[in-house]
Amino acid sequence: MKVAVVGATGLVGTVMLKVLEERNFPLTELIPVASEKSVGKLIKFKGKEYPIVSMDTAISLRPDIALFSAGGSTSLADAPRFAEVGTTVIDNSSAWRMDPTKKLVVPEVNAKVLTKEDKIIANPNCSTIQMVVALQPLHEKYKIKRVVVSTYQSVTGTGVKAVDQLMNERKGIDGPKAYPYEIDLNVLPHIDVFTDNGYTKEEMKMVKETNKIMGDDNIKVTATTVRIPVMGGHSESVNVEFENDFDLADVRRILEEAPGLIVVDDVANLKYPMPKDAHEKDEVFVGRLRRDESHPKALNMWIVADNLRKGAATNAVQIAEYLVDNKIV
Ligand code: 11C
Repeated sequence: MKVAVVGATGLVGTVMLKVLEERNFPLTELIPVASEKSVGKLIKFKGKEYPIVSMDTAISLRPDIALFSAGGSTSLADAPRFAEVGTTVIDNSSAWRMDPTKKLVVPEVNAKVLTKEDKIIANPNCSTIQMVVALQPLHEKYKIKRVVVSTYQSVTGTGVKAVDQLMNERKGIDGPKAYPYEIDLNVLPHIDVFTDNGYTKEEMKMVKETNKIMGDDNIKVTATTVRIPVMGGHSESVNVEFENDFDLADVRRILEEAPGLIVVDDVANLKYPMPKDAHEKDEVFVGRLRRDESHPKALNMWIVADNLRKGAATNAVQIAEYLVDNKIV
């Protein structure tokens, strides 16, 4: 299996390499791709060094799979070029997610939709991924009518510039700004650009991507997405209204048995999910399970995951694993 990682030097690309290595992905050749200024530099993978190559060189090598995390415009321009030479692209940008001809996949939820025809597969937005991993098993049992979500998102979701901004502010050093305001000791109710309806693009991604991944446009979703000065992962306060009556003990059991989820919910011992604990983990953590006492068929929960892992790199690698395990590639 020849695997290209496009955007290999970025925050997500670096984690993709780590995850491929940790999960022992069956690759025979690694093709790291980055911008022209990085071409020729060496990347270490499983004790071996691989030179970074250009996009054109990578396409000429016809990889079986290309994991893309190099921004939307690069994906739009170059993913089809890989697809033309027979590569299956798994793209982490938002470029293809809502294209009706492309699948948007979280393996625990909808891997079964994948076929040999899918040459460009979209990896969803991080905040959507961790939410649907917890929603899907509950939807199967109780049918979800409506979801109200507020997020608390790590600066790593923005990229290296934002991590540098937070660290510089903490040290009192001036430097380039990723955000329009200070992020340290602050909270910004603003992720991605604002759209005409007053929501941000991040908020609308949570609405539309949830419907597409779960294959059900009847699930109503409303979101407020917020950036906080945190590094380890994204957190979400999620209120779920069901069509049917539910049992809290059963909800807990369903979540405990669901793939990719770990329930951390023991308030008597002050146990609940936190980004510090989710950091560098591949699973989604859920806790603070409780009835919404203002509504007989609603549940409150708290969901945390490492946005660079399950929210990006791990999810992409899991898609690749599914393709290989099911002989789709
Ligand atoms: C953030 N969710 O935390 C964003 C990052 O559409 O893949 C990922 C953006 C995307 O800022």
